[in-house]
Amino acid sequence: MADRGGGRVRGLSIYRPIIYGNTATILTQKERETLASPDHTHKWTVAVRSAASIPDSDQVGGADDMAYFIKRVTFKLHDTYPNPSRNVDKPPFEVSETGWGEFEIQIRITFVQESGEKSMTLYHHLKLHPWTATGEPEIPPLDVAIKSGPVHSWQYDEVVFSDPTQAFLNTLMAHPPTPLPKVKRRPVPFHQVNPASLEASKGGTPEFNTLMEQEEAERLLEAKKKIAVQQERMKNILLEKERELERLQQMVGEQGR
Ligand code: SLL
Repeated sequence: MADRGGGRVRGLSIYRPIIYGNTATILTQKERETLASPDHTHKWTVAVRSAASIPDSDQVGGADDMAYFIKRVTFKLHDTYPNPSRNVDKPPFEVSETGWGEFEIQIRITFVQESGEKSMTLYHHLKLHPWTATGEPEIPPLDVAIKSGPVHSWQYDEVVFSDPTQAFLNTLMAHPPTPLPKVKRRPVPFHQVNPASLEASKGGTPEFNTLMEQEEAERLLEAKKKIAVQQERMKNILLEKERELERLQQMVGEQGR
């Protein structure tokens, strides 16, 4: 019988680069007065997007429409929001709100039916206040915050599909992702990578490029190495404990005799 796409292609992995995170802007006094909740200080957008950006756009990521593999994104907001669980069933996969506080957002990505994939859950800490050189949280005065422009907090990730169904693989291959730019075209406010670049990045819209992809790969490799060292250490501790146990058992045995 012909394969109608239900079978899985074993041993093959295919991925799609995504970003998730948020952009936040402080509200002016005037904007605050027009809001239903006068205690809100920021407007923000949390989103899941393709990693590549549209050239000359001031949006982070989002060059590709990901509806061919993503069916739904559920953003679980803080309980202080009405209907905190927000389902978004078509692009753009994002939620915009106003508020006063930072909190953890759970992001669940459900893939299209034909993929046969389980959903994937990500966590993002909604960031409202500007990055500081020390990493310590600091809430700047209103005028300073307005001048420093929107705050960006985005994470690059790769959705990996292992042993995809033939049908899904066909769909994926029909939609190759826009390659990331090789070089920096925009300032990248990535404080974690280089705090010294903080000053230069003010007001810039970040863009993901292959350098960051490389850095992510290097971070993963480093983490793997650390785990290997830790495993080795744990193994040695375990061996030592087993020897000790044996010694003690022997002692107990000798005393019992
Ligand atoms: C904090 N743990 O205390 C956090 C909670 C919650 C923020 C922040 C909701 C606004 C509304 C809003 O901004 N919640 O719907 O009124 O900082």
